[in-house]
Formats: sequence, C-alpha cells, structure tokens
Amino acid sequence: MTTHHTGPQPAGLGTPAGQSETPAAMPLDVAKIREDFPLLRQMVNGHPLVYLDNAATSQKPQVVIDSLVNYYTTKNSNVHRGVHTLSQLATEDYEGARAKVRGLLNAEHDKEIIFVRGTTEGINLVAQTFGRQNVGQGDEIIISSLEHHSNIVPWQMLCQERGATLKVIPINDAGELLMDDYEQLLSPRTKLVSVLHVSNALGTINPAKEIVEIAHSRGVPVLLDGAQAVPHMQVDVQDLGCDFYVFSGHKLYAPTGIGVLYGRAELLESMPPWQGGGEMIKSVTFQETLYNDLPYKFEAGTPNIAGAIGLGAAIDYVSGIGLDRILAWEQELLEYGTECLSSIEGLRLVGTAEKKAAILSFVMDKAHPHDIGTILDSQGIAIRTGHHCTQPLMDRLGITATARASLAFYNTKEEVDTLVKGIDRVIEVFS
Ligand code: C6P
Repeated sequence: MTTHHTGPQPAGLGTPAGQSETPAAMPLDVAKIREDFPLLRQMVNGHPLVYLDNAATSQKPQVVIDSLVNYYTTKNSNVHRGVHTLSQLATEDYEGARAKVRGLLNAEHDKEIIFVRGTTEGINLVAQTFGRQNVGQGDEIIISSLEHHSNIVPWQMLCQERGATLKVIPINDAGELLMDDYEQLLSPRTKLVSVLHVSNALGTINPAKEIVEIAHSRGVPVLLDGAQAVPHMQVDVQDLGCDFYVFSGHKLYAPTGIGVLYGRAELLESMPPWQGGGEMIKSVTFQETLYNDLPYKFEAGTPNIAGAIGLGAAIDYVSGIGLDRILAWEQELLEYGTECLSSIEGLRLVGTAEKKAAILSFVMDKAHPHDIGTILDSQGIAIRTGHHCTQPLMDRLGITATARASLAFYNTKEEVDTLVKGIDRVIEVFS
C-alpha cells in the first residue's frame, strides 16, 4: 500500500523515518506504539488501564497532543481573515490539514473536504441541504437495520418534514445486510441511500462498494457513515464511488469536536448552504448574500482550527504506521478475542458477520451488560455497555443491550486475556 503522508514518525513505526512503504506483512511493535499514548500508562481502580472502548472514542498519541499545544503556544489566530503573520500560519496549517484529509480519503479535490464537528453533524448537514433540496412528498430514503441513531434521526426528521418515507434494509442474525432485500427496496422514488460502512455495535463491515454500485445503477446517490471504518482501514472514496462520506476525528486518534464530510464536488456545488454567517459568504448586503465557494460555503463561523490541525497530526501518525498494518493487527486481535470469548460458557457473541472490524459485542446468561461493565471497570477494564445508540438494531436482535469491547491497534493479546479474566470474575460474582 502507499501511504499518502509522512509526518512525525511514531515510535512503533518499523520503517526508517521518511519511508512511506509499510507492507501489511510487517508486524507492529505494539509495545513501542503504546509509548506514544500517555493515557495508556494510567492505573484505574488500582489496576493498569485496559482500554477497550475505542469505538466510543480512541486515545490520543503524544504527537496529536503536541500539535494542539504547539498551535496554541505559537500560532493561535483566526484563519482566512488576517493579513498578519500568525493568521497566515494558522491558515496554512488549517488548510494543510484539509489536504491531509483529502489524501487519507483519496478524494479528488481539497474543496470536497468540509470540516464539521463530527459524523453526526456531517449527516445532519447533508439531510438539511441535499435532503431538503431533493426529497419531497412520497419520496423514499433507504437506511439499514445496523444504523447508529445519527444515521436514523436526521432522516426521520427530514421525512416527517417532507412527507417522505424511511425504508430499512434488513439484516440476518449474524448482523449482515440482506443485499437482495436492499435491491428490492430501491424504487424510482428513492432519493438517497445512507448506510454505515462499519457497524459500531456489531463490527460488521458492509460491502460498501457493492451498495454504491447497486444504488448508482438506479441513479441514486449514496452516503457512507465511515465513523467506525476510517480508524481501522484504508478508505478510498473514489474507489468506493460514494457521493458523501462522513467520519469523526476523535475515533481516529484526533481531538473531539472535529470531523469531516466528504462530498463529490459536483453535488456539493449544487447544494444550498446550511448555516449562515461569516466565512460562508462572498458578499453581504441587507438585500442579498452571495455565497462563498467550496468548501467555505459549508463552514460558517470560526472553525475548530486546533481540532483540524490535531486531525492532521493524527492522519500523519496513522499513515506513518500504515492503515493496512493497523487492520492486519486488529484482525489478529479480533480472531484471538473471538476464540477466547467463544469458549466461555454462558457468554454469547452478538454480531458474527463474516467480515468484521475488531468489535466484540456480547451478552451473558446470568449478568446484565451494565453489571458486566461495572465489574470489569473495578478491574481497570474499560468497555461500553448499553444499546450503543442503535436501539432499533437491539430491537431487531431481541435484546436491550450488549457489553462491547472495541479494539484499537495499541491493544494487545495480553489485554484480551485480562478481559477474559475479568469476565471470569463476573461469572464468579453471579454464580
Ligand atoms: N459511536 C459508539 O460508542 P459522533 O458522536 O458524531 O462522533 O459519531 C456518531 C456515530 C455515527 N455513526 C457511527 C457508526 C458511530 O459509531 C458513531 C459514534 C460511538 O459507538 C458513540 S455513540
């Protein structure tokens, strides 16, 4: 694979500084990588922290933390507004971060990258602009049973406003989309397909390219929610062919409050702006406003400059390691974790798709997920419990909640062993 950037070299990088080829076969030096993440050194409740809640948010490498400190100590200034030196430096770094995102996603143009607060805001932006412009009475939007609330509620709101209908692609019991049913759902009234790339609750990796091809064969555009894909695999929006792609920086080892909406230039050009204010205008009179060019048309107000710069640093960091190597290690961890958890009596894995990201969701016969989470926490093990903002998915699966261990490339097999020991303790408590 080809990495798009070479930035500050992380400790775990097994290649000489500046070398961008990182063959997937070259294993990660996870012990060294962990040195890059100061938070992972903590003790929690008297135990070394085992952080397995990466799907909720990931920890930050020192280079990302340093990029924020550096920005605020040496360049803090507003962007695109001043002729003074600091403003120009801040603008350079902010726009540099946009170029890094373009590289990460292999988008064609920088102007196709809109900085937003996160996945949720990106989807709402599309619903409120593209959606309002294109969806009318009797039209249809297709989502899937796997969706996060962020990819359900904005479309529900739009459908209510417009008198349109939300259609839902069903899944099998393993958590895989039923592709034949998907094809059947597409109709001449379908205005958009909006589905996740990777499931946060189950880990299912959807056949995103096929989903796009099928929709495009009927002339329907596609939005992919990449919140759980971008941190774990190489995403190429041109290869996927999608029309919109959204993700959150904080799951990609970057700060909170920064995320990305990618949109094909032609579509973004044709969409009305969303929020009004400074930056998104060319000229304003009390009679009329002329809107700015892309991407600024969609970035009203002072943006999250530090967040974008932090995201740029995070992209340099993961690109330096290589997303293919990250994927390979996480898949090894997933296989190991699946094997370990499957052998525990009274525990059932929820989400057994053939293609999965490193997410281990489970339920136990005798313990409620919240009790599992609390007992694990007392041993320094952080997992998430609950419905994972996917209540309709939980309903479909006939459960109300799961315990979810979600892995990142800095996790180890020893940590999976600690999780298993923690679960043994849960069994003891409830036996
Ligand atoms: N899922 C989880 O623990 P925001 O909150 O905007 O950064 O991301 C929302 C979102 C959208 N889609 C998917 C597939 C997601 O996983 C998330 C966030 C976290 O699973 C927090 S609820």
